[in-house]
Amino acid sequence: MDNQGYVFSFGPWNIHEGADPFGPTVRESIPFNTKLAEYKKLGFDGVQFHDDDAVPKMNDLSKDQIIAEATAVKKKLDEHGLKAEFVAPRLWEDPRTIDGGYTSNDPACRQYAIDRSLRCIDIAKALGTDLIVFWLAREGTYIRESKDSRDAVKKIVEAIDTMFAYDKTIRIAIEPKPNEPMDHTYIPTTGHAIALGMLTSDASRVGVNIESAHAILAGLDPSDEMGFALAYDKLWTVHLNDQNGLKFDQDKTFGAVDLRRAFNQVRILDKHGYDKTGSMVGLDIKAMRSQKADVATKHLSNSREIFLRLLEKSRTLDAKAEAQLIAARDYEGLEMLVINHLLG
Ligand code: GLO
Ligand code: MG
Repeated sequence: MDNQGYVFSFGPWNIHEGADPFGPTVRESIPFNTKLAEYKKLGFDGVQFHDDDAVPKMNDLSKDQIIAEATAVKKKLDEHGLKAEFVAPRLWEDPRTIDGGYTSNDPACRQYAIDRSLRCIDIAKALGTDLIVFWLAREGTYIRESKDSRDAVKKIVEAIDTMFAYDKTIRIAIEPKPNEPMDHTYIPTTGHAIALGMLTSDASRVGVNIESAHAILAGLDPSDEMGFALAYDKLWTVHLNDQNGLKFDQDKTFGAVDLRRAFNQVRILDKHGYDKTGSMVGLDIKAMRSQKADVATKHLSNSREIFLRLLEKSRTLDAKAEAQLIAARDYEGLEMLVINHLLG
């Protein structure tokens, strides 16, 4: 299936061993190099990284060693004809980030989070991308009284300003999420992310990564979140997936729960020329735990195919009939037009 001008990406963590909070791994771990070889076969050209996906055990290495390792990874990407899309500092596994990274109550831990973010920038530069993604996993609270929400915002802004001062070219795409692992996180929605950017030293360098499931968990429609970001020219990447209501973050195959909701995400992107912005169509999807190892990449190729098939549906919706029904305010008619078109 032709990519229709879109560039698709995913992160190596999306090919995974299937552990969940209640059970161990169910599939063998696949080495990073083997994963890289899968990308093109599955129809993908972009690789999303956590900093330590590119440079494992980076906390034990010097800055120069980190840059050398990342440069070697860039060579591998080139060999496979792949591009690094972004790098995200993984600030949620180290003991120093138990109470958050930039918003930790311990100044030494906050410093660790900032130092690690600067190394993440070094890695991004070596991999040939200027995009950093901020999934603010533990920047929130389990109990309201443990942190001050106003000061937390200021601390995240300070961290971003330090990163901007360190490197004049990087951009940061905040990936909002309302909860999990925290009870509440500080930047739960697109609006929060863009508004936080306005407090930094250079708002033009702060955008968003909208994940479908995260918007749904916030009780919002992902396509409207995308529309909001597009109105600000801030939609710098997406994490498409699906989510079955207000549960844990499920990261299901794109469109697998609500095809029409997926249709509207594809539609808002395509209507506003997302393919021409240079941004990639990122997927953040977990294979079902029950999936056997030899078919545990189907969630990725299927999601891409569903995107492309919905793209075709979006482009072939009868625009004249749509306009007439809107003009007549016959929204029941419009509903049926869309449903009939999706049912084919
Ligand atoms: C978890 C997030 C996570 C991030 C990834 C990149 O809920 O979606 O998968 O997208 O770590 O920062
Ligand atoms: Mg994500």
